[in-house]
Amino acid sequence: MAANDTPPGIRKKLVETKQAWAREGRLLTGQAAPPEQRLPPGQRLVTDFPVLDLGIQPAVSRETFRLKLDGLVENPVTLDWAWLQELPQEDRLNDIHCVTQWSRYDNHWRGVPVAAILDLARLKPGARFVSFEAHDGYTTNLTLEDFARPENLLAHSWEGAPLTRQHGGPLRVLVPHLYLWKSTKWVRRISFLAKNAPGFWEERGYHDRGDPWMEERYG
Ligand SMILES: Nc1nc2c(c(=O)[nH]1)N[C@H]1C(S)=C(S)[C@@H](COP(=O)(O)O)O[C@H]1N2
Ligand SMILES: [Mo]
Repeated sequence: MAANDTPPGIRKKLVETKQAWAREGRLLTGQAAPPEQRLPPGQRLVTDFPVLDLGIQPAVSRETFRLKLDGLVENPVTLDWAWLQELPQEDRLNDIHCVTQWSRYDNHWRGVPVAAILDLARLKPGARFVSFEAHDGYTTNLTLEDFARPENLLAHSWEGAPLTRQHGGPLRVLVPHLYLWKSTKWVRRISFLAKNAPGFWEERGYHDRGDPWMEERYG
């Protein structure tokens, strides 16, 4: 998709505002923080759970849920909900950080660890990058190394309850060591690639990696 095309239904004003923030370097403190500092630079702590999306919150039921794993894999598969439940299920406790400045501590998640997904798909040697696609047309990208971290999850529960539609239910990606735009809600496809494939915000002025402690907001 060309950088200024937006998928149908997306709120153009909202996208333009966030693109302008990237151009202006909004919120940048110019300071990296050591990882042992719990709150990354320029962030403020919240106790509610803000909802951020492109103005579309697709309705995906467990019955219609499908997750496609493809690209450089020996075993391309499309998982349904029952299959997803048969994979290992694990709990995670972590902090999340959104580039629009809020951070939220101590989130309890449950879902499928990335290792189980990698075991199932069996990556070919050339796979180095990962591309994510969602039901609202959103995309984002990670290196395989960032995706494979043990704290990451394909999360279906938050605070002991099924993940709500607003927060990306029935299934979202969770990559808490990077800004939350890297954590795809309503995920429907995970592709393993030889080359980096910048996603929606990465093509609109946001950083390719997005490490909050390095303040990698824009790039
Ligand atoms: N499919 C999809 N995933 C998405 C987004 C989106 O618009 N669509 N927004 C991202 C951004 S910018 C953030 S901050 C988080 C917000 O997650 P939350 O709404 O659960 O707080 O989702 C990320 N994942
Ligand atoms: Mo965000």
